[in-house]
Amino acid sequence: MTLLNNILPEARRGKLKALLRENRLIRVIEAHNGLSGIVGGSARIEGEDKGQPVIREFDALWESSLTDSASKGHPDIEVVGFDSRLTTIQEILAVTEKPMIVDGDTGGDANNFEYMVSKLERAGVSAVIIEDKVFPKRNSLEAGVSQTLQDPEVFAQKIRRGKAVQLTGDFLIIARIESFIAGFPLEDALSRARTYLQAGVDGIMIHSKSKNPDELFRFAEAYGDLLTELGLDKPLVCVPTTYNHLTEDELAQKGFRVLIYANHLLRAAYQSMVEVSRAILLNQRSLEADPLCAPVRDIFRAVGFLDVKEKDQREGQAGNIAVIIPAAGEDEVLKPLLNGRPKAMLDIAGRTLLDRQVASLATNHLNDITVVAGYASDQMRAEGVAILENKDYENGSMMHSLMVARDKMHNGFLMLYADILLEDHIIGKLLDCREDIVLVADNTTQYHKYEGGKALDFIVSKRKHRPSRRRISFAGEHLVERIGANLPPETATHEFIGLARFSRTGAEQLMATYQDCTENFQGRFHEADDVSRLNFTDIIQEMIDRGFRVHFMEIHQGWLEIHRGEDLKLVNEFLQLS
Ligand code: SPV
Ligand code: MG
Repeated sequence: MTLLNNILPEARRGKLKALLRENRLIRVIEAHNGLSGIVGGSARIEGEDKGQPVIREFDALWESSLTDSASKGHPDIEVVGFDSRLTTIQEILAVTEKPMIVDGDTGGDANNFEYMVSKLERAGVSAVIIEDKVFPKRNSLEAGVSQTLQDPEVFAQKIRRGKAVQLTGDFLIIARIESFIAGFPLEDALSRARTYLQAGVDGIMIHSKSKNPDELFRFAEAYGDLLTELGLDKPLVCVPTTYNHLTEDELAQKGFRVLIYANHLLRAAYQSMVEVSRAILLNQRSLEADPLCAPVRDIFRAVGFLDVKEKDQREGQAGNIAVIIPAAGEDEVLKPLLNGRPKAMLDIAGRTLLDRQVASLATNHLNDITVVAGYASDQMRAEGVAILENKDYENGSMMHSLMVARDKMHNGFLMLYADILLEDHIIGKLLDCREDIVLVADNTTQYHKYEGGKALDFIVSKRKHRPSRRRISFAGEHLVERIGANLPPETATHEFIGLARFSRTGAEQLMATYQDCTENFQGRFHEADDVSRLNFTDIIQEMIDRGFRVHFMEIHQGWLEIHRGEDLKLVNEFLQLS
């Protein structure tokens, strides 16, 4: 059980009505069990639109008959009884504070419907939608199914009986008109709307399985006129499964006030399950299926297990995030300035490069620091830092250096190249990122003229700027598509600065991929001459190719790579001034 639900039925029930009073489009997502309730209920994206923060989430959940039945392996024909539906409803309500709209199918006869209303209202459900078909109904989306509509007067009487048994003013009964589904014209739908509104219904859902929304739009317009004629204000609901090319704004403009994404979480889960099952059968192991699956830890987090663990461990025991600084290579360019010392020992305005990195990390409470030394390892030192050695550094595998510190990776870690200086807040911002693998990437690369010389780690981001409809840039959408020093500079959108964060899951994925590559591959590998000489960027590209999501955190200043004598001069001057 999660501890996400912190709300009593009476506090939840009125939330939908309150949302309707806000007079904006209400966005609803389907849920069919506790887990999908958690996913839909907690889905959230944050971003910026013209400097203003924007947050999007779903306003309410739809307990769908189609997806509740399907998740039990049954067709959507009112074969799942109301008690079973109520169990699912309670399961979902237990894990979210969002209001819920229940798909009541036909509602049964008027007596059945009274029980339904009474039980749903007590449970804290905000609305029930019943459809004007004859029991047992057939799902509306499949073509060629015979659909029998209920006599409108009989249905109106069911609405009256339902309205009469509810105890609060918070609970809504919405009538779903199936005229278009059964092949009847606009006049039939409108005449039904009039009858149901006069019977006291709280809103109308108009359903259609057509991709073409013309009939719906005609209904919406006439419905607006009908409301004016009757002096009513009752929301119009739609389920844009087939006409899903229309945006929320477009539907809102036509007068729809509630929009239900009625089956998407179940369809997403079904497709993933099929793909993963096939991938396991094909490969006779599950490694290849891993990128198609959520990490176990994400599930633990979603269902509250990590909260339980944290409580068990008591506050403050969560442990420091380890930092690994691979610093084994010998620097050819700065050699004359180093007098046989490793580059991390370079003096910068009176302190070594490594000391400066350690100070930035310490400002961010990162004190578990491991440096992997190689060249002149006996000269590597910094206070409070553990030094490991890559004896094989001359063979030049940066990944090998990193892996020397693999014991430090298991709880997640930060990797920092040994030759960058950066402002403290960049590390702080990276620590706030929740994604499993996050590289810090500078976006000014696109505007620099590439000077050659030192190989830069270029990044090509997955989602390119699309000026048309989407103007908001969401942090979670920054995904790396390609990475490497040999990418054509003109294609690069960013430069990897040499700082990355791996969650525990991300670290596990990195270690598993590295192990698989080094054990099972030979010869050239991405940009490396040989798999034994892998760079960090090679393994990241391999992970992307395997389907793992590699995010980047975008910056545009606040860091410097000490690569040439000029960089050193610049930073010395700057630090002496400051
Ligand atoms: C459901 O989600 O169960 C619905 C909507 O009733 S539909 O499947 O489109 O009929
Ligand atoms: Mg249904």
